[in-house]
Amino acid sequence: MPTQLTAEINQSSTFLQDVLAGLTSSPKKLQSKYFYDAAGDILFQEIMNCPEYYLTNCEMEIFSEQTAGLAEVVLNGFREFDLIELGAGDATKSTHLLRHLLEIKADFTYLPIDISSHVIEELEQTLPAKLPGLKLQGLNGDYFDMLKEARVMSDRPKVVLLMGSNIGNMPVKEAYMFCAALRQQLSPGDLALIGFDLKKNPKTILAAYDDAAGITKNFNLNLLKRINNELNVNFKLNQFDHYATYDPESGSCKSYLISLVKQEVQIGESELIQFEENEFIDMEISQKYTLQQTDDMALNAGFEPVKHFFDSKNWFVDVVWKA
Ligand code: AVJ
Repeated sequence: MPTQLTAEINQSSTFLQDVLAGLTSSPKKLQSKYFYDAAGDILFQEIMNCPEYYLTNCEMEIFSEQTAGLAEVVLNGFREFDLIELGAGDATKSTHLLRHLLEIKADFTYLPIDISSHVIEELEQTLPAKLPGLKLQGLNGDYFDMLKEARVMSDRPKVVLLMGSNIGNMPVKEAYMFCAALRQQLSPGDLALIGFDLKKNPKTILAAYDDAAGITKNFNLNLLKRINNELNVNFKLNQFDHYATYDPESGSCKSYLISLVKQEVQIGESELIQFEENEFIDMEISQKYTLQQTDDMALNAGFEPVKHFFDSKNWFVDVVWKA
């Protein structure tokens, strides 16, 4: 069997296992990492273009207007280094930093890591033309597997980027463990640059996850559609509604799908999943932080916080931590 096909089969069996585990648990839960199939990638692009979704604009402002400052901190006097981006996506924001680093003749290799092989192929095809002279090595896979691979590939100092508030998709405790595990993969003097969405007016935050055009709703429903397509299930999408909440105390912004009627779906041979009227599926967390919390997280993980880069509204921060 072609390896690509084997990989796809293994992947969809993992998807099936995760979906089954989530929908047979109480309360029901699906993992937000599965949002990003081809249709989900497009819907997320549309979310980033929504007037309510401020996160991308804030971080774009940081990367386009404080590029020299970012480059100086990232360069950190290294003679040469590896610039590793976890969840690179289309790399629009980091391209500002890459271009500036090339202009000041920094000696570095850019290693974008993404779970989507499509994303990596796209970057390998488009970035070298946009950024002549860029040394590029895409890595397709899980963050930590690929970080380990990068360590085997070279013993250069490492700068790890985790942007876009991707860390917000973990509950606080998990984010603490993630940062500690990241620190374990780095050597003293290496750097991490992490984008956190900050606590702000609760209405501003809630609107970003409950846009008027209903794109976030479709983004959530698309995961049911993906389950229908890939696992041969029959979710009736019009029998679910999207519900978003933001709790200013904990900083947790959460998305749910609500079953509008008592209903059931068949998954695989034997699993019959029952939904009560108004039962919810926990779909996603987008955690918001105070600046103090990000510093605490750094120290707890064994990093030293060295610099905060804010947008002009102070809604978002890119922090730089030293291992
Ligand atoms: C890609 C995880 C940063 O949580 O803000 C956007 C995903 N979900 N709208 C976020 C998302 C709903 C996004 N991240």
